[in-house]
Amino acid sequence: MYTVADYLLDRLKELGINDIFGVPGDYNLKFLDHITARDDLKWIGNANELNAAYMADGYARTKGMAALVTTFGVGELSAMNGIGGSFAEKVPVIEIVGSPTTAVQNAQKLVHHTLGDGRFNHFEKMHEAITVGIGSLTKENAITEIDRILGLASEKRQPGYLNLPIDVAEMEVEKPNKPLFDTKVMEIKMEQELIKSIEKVLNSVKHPVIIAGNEIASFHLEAKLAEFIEKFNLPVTTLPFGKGVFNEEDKHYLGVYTGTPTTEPLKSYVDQADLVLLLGAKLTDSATSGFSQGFTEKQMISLASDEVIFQGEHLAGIQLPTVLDELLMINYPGYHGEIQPMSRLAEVKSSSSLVTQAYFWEAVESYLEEGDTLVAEQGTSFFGASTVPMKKGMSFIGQPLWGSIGYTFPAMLGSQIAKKGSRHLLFIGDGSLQLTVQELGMTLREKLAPIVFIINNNGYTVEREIHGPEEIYNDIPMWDYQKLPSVFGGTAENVVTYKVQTEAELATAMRKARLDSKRLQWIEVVMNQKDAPDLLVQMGKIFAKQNS
Ligand code: R1T
Ligand code: MG
Repeated sequence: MYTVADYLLDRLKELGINDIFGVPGDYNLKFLDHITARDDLKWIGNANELNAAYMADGYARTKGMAALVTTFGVGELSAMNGIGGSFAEKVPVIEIVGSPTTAVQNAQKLVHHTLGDGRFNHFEKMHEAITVGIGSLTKENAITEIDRILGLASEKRQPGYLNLPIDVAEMEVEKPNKPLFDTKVMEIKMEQELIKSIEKVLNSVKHPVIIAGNEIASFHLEAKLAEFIEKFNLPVTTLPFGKGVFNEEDKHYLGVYTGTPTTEPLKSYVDQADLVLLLGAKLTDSATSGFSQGFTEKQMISLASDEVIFQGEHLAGIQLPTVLDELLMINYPGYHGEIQPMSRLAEVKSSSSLVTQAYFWEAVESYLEEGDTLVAEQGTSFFGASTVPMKKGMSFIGQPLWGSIGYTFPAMLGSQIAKKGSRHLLFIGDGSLQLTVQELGMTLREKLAPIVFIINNNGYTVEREIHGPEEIYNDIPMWDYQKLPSVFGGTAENVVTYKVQTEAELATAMRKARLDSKRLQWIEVVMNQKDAPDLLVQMGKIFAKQNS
């Protein structure tokens, strides 16, 4: 018998999903049977739903789309922070919530995982603000609602929610008779007038600069962006929010722009440009060091799916993929001035000195290899990593807008599963790791072999920079990070751990970790509590002011 559950799973496969995350519960168990019965889908059980949502987010960033399954109430509410992050940062994740049978819901029974008031729509309503739509599946609408929600999530690159009562999952339906996307759904309105105006501005300016942002990654437009830059010989920069959407070894790449703290000559180049063209970028506080960009809206044209800003005028959002196609066809001879690429380190020497933040990020720069995926957690990790020049073919994952600590460990694991061939390097603080470390169990079970750098600076250094350097609320319990893997199922077969304090010890651990690609590499780097990357020191002051 072909059921609603099978239909939904076939559609998820159509979207490129091979792995499904989540936590079982009695309201979704039968649905999970349909997953485990298939050879082309893998169930990956998580320690909790928050981790599952983070992991799905990382998987979707790399693979294009992800799904997680939670149970009614207790499961879905735990996942909400993760779904909120995916919504804010435009990552399409489908959450499937297994719920009580239609009969139980209609009879308003006082069953477990409810608020005890006989009402079953509270949790759906809570999800309205953080999803593109709610599909409340019934016998009558299951097929059309599944297609509607998957279509919306895919088009808008944001999460979709499906409430699947156990009995609805088991109902018989017809197999899909046409693909999820027929051309009609994808048909998009042309933004001709806008394109003409951009063409005119580009032809009239002397020093244009492109700021490429996170939506280039959300909509997977990296290749198109590269074509556009190459064709018109345009200088390009990224914000920390959107780092990695352009090849940082390309001759058109200027470096990461962070507002006031940006290094010269990049800062003046961007601030004094007569056109700053933002493509899918958002000028958020952490991407611009508290809105400290040195250019004004008058200099700027910003094209994004939520909003267009045309030299000070705020207009409705656009379809970024079509607009990039159109931009490739404009009548413009291209930029002819000089482009000064970012400077790079020659080599990093290691001594017996203790590792500082400044040294560490230089060591990381010279460690990166083509094709790596660099993942950086909120905290000193993100501010350190976001300006490190990357190699060709590298990807970058961070969450600077939503900024939920603990996100990156599961997200990195999700992305590593989505792209096994890319070595994943995670940089995470001790404080952040303590939130989601339970996924070490899953890491070892699935035999994943990323390189994890734990910055052990004995607490919340980033917060010490903002407020309360000596306050107890910025302290955390000191864990024995070396013993953690063995608690979670680690053996000499699947993990190797290092604890480093000096530059020389770091260099040795890094070299060995790179060569050992079959086991998890767990590298604890001890650093001073008061040591922070420059960008963070400046940002800390700006955030403190923003909060006063
Ligand atoms: N809770 C959640 C879920 N997300 C947050 N971002 C915060 C609280 C606030 C917060 C930060 S940064 C941070 C917290 C608690 C501490 C990170 O400490 P760490 O991981 O040890 O990093 P570091 O290397 O800096 O010591 C806000 C500012 O984003
Ligand atoms: Mg810390």
